[in-house]
Amino acid sequence: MGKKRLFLINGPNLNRLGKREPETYGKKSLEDVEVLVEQTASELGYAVTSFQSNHEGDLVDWIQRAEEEAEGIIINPAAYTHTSIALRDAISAISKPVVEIHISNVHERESFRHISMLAPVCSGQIVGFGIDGYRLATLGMIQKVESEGRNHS
Ligand code: CA2
Repeated sequence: MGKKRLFLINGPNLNRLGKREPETYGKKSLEDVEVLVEQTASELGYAVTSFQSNHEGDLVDWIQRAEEEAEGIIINPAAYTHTSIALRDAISAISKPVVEIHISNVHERESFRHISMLAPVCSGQIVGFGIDGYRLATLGMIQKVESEGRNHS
């Protein structure tokens, strides 16, 4: 059997990380984020498949794929967090844990960012720790996967 695998999914505009708005989203690139998650996961014996898309339906496809191919999903759904019933339904329809992560503290920003369509169907949420939040989300996800494997919380 191969290594256990996590999916890291990043939503619209996150391919621009490090190129604009460093005061809100930091100076690191999306590739830096992907390396951070891969290194964190690898220390604990997990492999990672990373995917970014600006298209809602592609994100739905990858959430569905996780049911067969991953132990769990770390997702920054970006602006779709606040709008997407399609992503919410996709998460609801899989049995694998999903952790939602936001780089910025959405709660100190505009009120439309305070609502997450996805949080009620996710296992956990990390908000406001910058890029380091991806490391925290990875550790939290692995904790979930391993404790669920032992069949208690
Ligand atoms: O704080 C987060 O991680 C967000 O998910 C980022 C989204 C925003 O719509 C959410 O409310 C909170 C926006 C991502 C845009 O990323 C950019 C990165 C660099 C330059 C421009 C945009």
